[in-house]
Amino acid sequence: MTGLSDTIAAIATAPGSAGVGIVRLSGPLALTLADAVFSGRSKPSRSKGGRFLYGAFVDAQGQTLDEGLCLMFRAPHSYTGEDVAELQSHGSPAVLARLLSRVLEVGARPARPGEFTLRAYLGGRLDLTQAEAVLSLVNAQTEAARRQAALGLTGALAARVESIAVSVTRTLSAIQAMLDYPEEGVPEEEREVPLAQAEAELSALIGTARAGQVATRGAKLAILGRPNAGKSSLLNALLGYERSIVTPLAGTTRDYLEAQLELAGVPITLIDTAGLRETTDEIEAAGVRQAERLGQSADLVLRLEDGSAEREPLNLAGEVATILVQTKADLPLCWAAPDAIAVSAVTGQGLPELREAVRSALLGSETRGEAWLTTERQADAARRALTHITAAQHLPDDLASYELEQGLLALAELTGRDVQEDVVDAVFRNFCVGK
Ligand SMILES: Nc1nc2c(ncn2[C@@H]2O[C@H](COP(=O)(O)OP(=O)(O)OP(=O)(O)O)[C@@H](O)[C@H]2O)c(=O)[nH]1
Ligand SMILES: [Mg+2]
Repeated sequence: MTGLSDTIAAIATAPGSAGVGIVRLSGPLALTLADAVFSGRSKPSRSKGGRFLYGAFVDAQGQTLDEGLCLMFRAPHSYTGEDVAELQSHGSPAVLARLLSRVLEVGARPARPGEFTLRAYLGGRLDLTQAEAVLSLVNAQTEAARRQAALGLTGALAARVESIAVSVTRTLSAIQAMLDYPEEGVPEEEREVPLAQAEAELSALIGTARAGQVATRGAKLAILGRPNAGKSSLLNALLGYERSIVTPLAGTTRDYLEAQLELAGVPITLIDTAGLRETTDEIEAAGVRQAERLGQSADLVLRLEDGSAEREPLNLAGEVATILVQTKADLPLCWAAPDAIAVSAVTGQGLPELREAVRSALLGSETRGEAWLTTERQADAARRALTHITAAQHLPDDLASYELEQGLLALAELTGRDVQEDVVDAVFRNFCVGK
């Protein structure tokens, strides 16, 4: 993570043909290098920034490669906080490749994935949660993901973490002030009260991690049940087309099958599986084992039981979250269960309720404007902080003080104020080049 004195360059727009494409330069020589490849009424390096020029991009002989705009940003008023030039040409892969090779010829270095955002982070323009939000925003496929990313970008998550750190710091300083006078003791309102508050806030924050990750990366939803329960029919009904084979024969689905759909703004991989039963058929038995494994690795399991037949409750191994679905609700029902959602693949009855149950199981109740933890890195740091803060509450002052320091370090790591270089590298490795 060196070379901040280098000027970096990359194509910032997606591959393929488009009306406009952008080559971006950032670093101390950004505008000077732009001079070398751009010919217009004025030189980019003369600009105060916040301006643009119309002109031509030229090769070493002065031949025009394309016409376009050069946008100039002066440090610190740019995305990276450095001098930045954006060269906007026509968005053809050939033009952009040539333009990029030109700026590399005159002295820029190819940017690594996420390096523009990394510079913004190193320059203090973004904290680590904001940088992750940039990544999420670039990759957002759904409305839920976009909403959380946009919120993260405003620093809402960092602010939530910061307010927890303030409570902890208050206790830590009270304890440290008293360490020399142990007979005095730290008053309750300086110790128990703020720590309990920090613990509650942190637990609530950690509670958002699952929803945050589901919104960002989507969720796996496995359909499990006995043979003939109506699993394949339900998959088809949710998809709206006949993806999986349905027959009256028990044991129709043997191999598992996946389909993509979006549900309440979340990308879902829906998995149809072989019906669970004891069987001597080797192929079917392999399918059953596979179904059980898929159930365990899913974010949520739809546990299907045939509503039109005598109830044979199904016990699933592991601690996976499930929704009980009573199938074939268009037929006379043979049993009732308070937590079951009655659904018919034939009439579509109960499908809206099922979709809502899935949404709320995956995302919980999203309070407007509330920032979530959206990456495993953030969730891990938050959990470590919570462990230390919880431990501190039951320890004598000197030991508690150590735990609180560790807790604060974990919180600082979450926002990236105090973080190991390899963690930062791992965050930016997931970016595309040009962002
Ligand atoms: N009336 C009615 N019949 C249904 C419904 N859902 C499924 N069925 C029937 O139940 C039978 C089994 O349906 P499938 O969807 O193949 O059941 P499955 O759970 O995938 O079965 P396996 O793949 O064998 O494990 C078929 O004859 C379906 O037409 C429903 O909602 N209403
Ligand atoms: Mg089936």
